[in-house]
Amino acid sequence: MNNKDIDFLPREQLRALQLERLQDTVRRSYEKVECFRRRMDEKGLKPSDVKDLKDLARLPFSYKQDLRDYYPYGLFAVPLDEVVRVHASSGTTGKRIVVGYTQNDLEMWADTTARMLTSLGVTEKDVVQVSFGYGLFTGGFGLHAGAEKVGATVIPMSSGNTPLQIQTMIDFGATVLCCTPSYAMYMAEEVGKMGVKDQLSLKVGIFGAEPWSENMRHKIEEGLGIKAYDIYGLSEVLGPGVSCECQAQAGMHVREDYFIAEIIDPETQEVLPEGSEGELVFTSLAKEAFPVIRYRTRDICRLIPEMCPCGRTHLRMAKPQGRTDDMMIIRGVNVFPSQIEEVLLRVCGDKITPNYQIVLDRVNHNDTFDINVEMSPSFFTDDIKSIECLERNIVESLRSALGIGAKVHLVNPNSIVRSEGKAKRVLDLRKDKI
Ligand code: DLL
Repeated sequence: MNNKDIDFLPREQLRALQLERLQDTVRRSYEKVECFRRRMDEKGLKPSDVKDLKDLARLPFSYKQDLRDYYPYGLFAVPLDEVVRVHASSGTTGKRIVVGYTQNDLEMWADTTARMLTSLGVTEKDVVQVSFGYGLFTGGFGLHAGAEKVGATVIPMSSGNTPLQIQTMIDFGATVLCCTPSYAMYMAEEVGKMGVKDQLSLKVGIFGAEPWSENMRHKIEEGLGIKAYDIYGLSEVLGPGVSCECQAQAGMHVREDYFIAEIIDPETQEVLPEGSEGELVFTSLAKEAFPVIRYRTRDICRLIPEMCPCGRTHLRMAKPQGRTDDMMIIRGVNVFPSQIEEVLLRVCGDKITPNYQIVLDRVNHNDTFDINVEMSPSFFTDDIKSIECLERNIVESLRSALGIGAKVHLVNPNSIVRSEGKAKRVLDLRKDKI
């Protein structure tokens, strides 16, 4: 059984619990994490200065860069022998960012995803197909543990091999599907082409890890004959399970017994009034291995202060509206332009100029990922073979650095439009396309 009653805890009790857990997290982090202690000392703060939840706003922020600077384990608050799992996601320098979990952290993670599944009506009678990737990405394992905790029957499919995904759904009687919304959209389309919608037993879909629109929700719901719900999370804070919609489909409840969400102005760094749009910042309240305090997610978002008709007392967040940094999410994978630049320089040296452009689009519900790279005048040649050979080398190196495929086009010198201001490296044509 999961601890679902906590979702309905009166706000005053919830806030008391948050304060107690915040004080404990700050104390542990101060004692064990050198980076946090230094920042607190610089501000002249001690853990005992946290007397009220309002004091959170005085604490120092933490950043993705910290995970790179302290790669791989330097931000852990427990010795490695207490860490039973690590996950990782891409960083901007090609170095992955690494996060760790103790046994208690894994139990907490399973508790939050189990509560989310329960809030969507999932029970031990359900068959849950997890088609998020398993591995260093948090999606697969995160949903898997929650579904098992609910007592449902779990199909650990991971992503890929769409015909087999659909056949499995049919044969094993899957009632719940978990994956990225773009993959759900693709599966819905394939189901349509195969004419097998009436053989599916699906009722509920839980989709996240990338932005998606209401329009896309309707298409998926129609194509698969389900109710589709949004789930949000990030590796640094936990993975999936930070927040999720309930059956009202009107914002994602942040699991506030485990996390505090703030919205700040990314420029002034001030906390914004309730309901304003700004950068989402998270503090973990129960994580042992890798506690985060005031972590700058770079996601632009809004918290919804009004109570939800479902009766859950935990605050909701709206769908993230974009990011304050240049991170792209391509087929569910986080990619920074600087990672691409690093590969281009390493593989091509002076065969190319520093001018390149990334073009993202959506065709048949799938992200397309093209990179145009300008050849240098000295390499410029009409020898198609040597051009194709260099293109192939770039594609292979990108695949091993990013984990996804791109199409690379070497283009003529001086053919990419120069910018008079900041270079516009990314042309994202996906907006509003499903
Ligand atoms: O995407 C964790 C996850 C797995 C969430 C499965 C939901 C389901 P990362 O790879 O670290 O972790 O990417 C985190 O993805 O900062 C957002 O920019 C974006 N993101 C995640 N969920 C959503 C969502 C996982 N529901 C980054 N809507 C975050 C919009 C999302 N963006």
